[in-house]
Amino acid sequence: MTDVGQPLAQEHTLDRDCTTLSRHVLEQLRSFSAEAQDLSAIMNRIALAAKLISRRLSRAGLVEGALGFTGNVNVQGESVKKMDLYANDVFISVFKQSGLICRLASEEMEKPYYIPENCPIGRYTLLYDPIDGSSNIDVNLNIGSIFAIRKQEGDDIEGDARDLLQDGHRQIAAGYILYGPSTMLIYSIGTGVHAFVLDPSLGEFILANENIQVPNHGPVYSTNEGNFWQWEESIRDYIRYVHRHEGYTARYSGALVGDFHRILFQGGVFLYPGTVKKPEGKLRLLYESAPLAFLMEQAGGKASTGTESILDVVPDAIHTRTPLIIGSKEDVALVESFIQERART
Ligand code: P6P
Repeated sequence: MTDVGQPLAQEHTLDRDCTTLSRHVLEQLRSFSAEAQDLSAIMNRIALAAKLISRRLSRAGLVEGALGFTGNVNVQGESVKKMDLYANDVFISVFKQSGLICRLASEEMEKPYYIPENCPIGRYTLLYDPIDGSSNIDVNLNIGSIFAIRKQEGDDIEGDARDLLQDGHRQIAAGYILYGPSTMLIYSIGTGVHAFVLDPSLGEFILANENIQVPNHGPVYSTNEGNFWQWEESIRDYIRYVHRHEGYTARYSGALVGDFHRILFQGGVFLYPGTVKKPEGKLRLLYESAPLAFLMEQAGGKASTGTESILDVVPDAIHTRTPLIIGSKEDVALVESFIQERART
């Protein structure tokens, strides 16, 4: 190996190990403005939240009181896991004394939480699902956290964060953390989708993939076929199609973040449609579907309710639900075509 070869390799490794999340945000914005610094600082604190949750998950089976249910039911009517509560509080704690985030809207909290010392100076709001896929926690399967950042509009005099009830184009950043064999943080601030891997030896998220592009088509369809007989006929038509045609494979983990991540990298479609009894579906718009739709569109994919782009949907409440069909452009379009066909008959 020539001398010239060796230093370059070393510099490359060193430079890559120094491409942390906060640095990457500033590189993406090509700016050191106050707003750029704010966003960089916010992402850095989200990374801290991810590290705290990842650490607890990695030892959950050994830590007294980490697993199992709290015995409470949340605003969604779902039984709350101890990890849901822990993760919810982690995201609040990492933003205390930050002057950045004044309000947090969470799947686990009926109303938005205001961090007193950050209001009203903090003009950013965090919308998040602290733990997505809670049913996987106690059996050590993949789960995630989903987040979106919006800028506060107006003074929120009523204290009900009504300005959040706007479409997904108001998101200035979105992302998720996947707690899997490795802990990954995927985010976008509107300049492409980028993936970081937590290096436990450094305690840092290090850049792994930049400008991720979802394939236009993929083999995976991801849905809970246990709901088959509750779906509209159009969705059943689609499922019959993929059953009868070669080249499709079913993958469903029970955690949206894990299923989404697979499709982001390999292509395909995730669908959680409405049912005849619950046409609005199960997934929540502001802190599940809209952030993932932001990412998927940034990656060249598509996200719809089946009839409308997810990013165009205006919620009437913080916890509004929508059907979700998200993934490769061609695969989402195929699902939509069955819905359009049935609408014509
Ligand atoms: P089902 C987890 O509770 C979640 O919100 C998503 O992460 C997941 O995709 C979905 O619900 C699973 O719902 O009805 O298939 O168990």
